[in-house]
Amino acid sequence: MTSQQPADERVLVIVPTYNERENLPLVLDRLRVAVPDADVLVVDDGSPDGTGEIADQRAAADDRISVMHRTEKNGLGAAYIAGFGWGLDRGYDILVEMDADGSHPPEHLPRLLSASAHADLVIGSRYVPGGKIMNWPVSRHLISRGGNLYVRAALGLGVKDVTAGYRAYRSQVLRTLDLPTVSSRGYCFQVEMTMRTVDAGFAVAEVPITFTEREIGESKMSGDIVQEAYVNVTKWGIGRRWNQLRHLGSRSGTRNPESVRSS
Ligand SMILES: Nc1nc2c(ncn2[C@@H]2O[C@H](COP(=O)(O)OP(=O)(O)O)[C@@H](O)[C@H]2O)c(=O)[nH]1
Ligand SMILES: [Mg+2]
Repeated sequence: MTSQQPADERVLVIVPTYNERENLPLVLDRLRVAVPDADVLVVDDGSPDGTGEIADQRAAADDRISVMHRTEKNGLGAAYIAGFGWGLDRGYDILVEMDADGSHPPEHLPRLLSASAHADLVIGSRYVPGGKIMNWPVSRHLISRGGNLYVRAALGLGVKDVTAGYRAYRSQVLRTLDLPTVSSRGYCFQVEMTMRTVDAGFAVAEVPITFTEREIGESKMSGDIVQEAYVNVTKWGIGRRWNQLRHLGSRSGTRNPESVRSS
């Protein structure tokens, strides 16, 4: 046994890839050792470097690995939504998000799965005690810390690492959220999914992980991705404040007629 989640629960690890030909085999090897019973779905967006073909070779040799080939690079969020649909159609109980570049240590997955016995969404968190980030430049620390602080101020979700991409969702969450209407494409996807999960009343737990920046290949993080997050979070934050105000307004609106009646 590698985890304490019920033995009959089926786990699917979804690994989105774009130009990860050297990283993908390493992460698949580590996953097989860390969580031998989990199935894996690689979602490749037509990587020009041949990652999709490497994934096919691995799938041919291992029944537990499948590959979804998509024709265009459409962002991490779209790849996950497609992967979630694939996994829900096949009845998986827990659907895991994991990067292909080794930043999300497969060796920590048993702890995430154990925690999912008591939570609907488990986040592998860099910002709870015990969580760490290795080998990031100062600029990435600033973007990530700043982004998390901004999200906390704007949305107040009560989650420390709201942009984290290492997660385990109970299928019930993904069946409840209206996935086709999730609009974010970059790492803001993680914020939008967290917001929807919290708003739907599901239990979220964070377990510490060590995030290690990739050694091979290039990050697909870009200015557009940061901008998408900033614009969306601001929009959602204003929408939430507006709703709170309307709610307050309507409550005081109902109190007034009562006070008129009772006077
Ligand atoms: N399928 C797919 N995967 C992507 C896309 N963009 C990034 N990824 C994958 O998402 C994971 C995280 O991306 P990465 O560039 O490492 O982001 P960073 O860790 O924030 O710098 C990696 O496995 C990437 O290959 C995309 O547009 N489509
Ligand atoms: Mg990365």
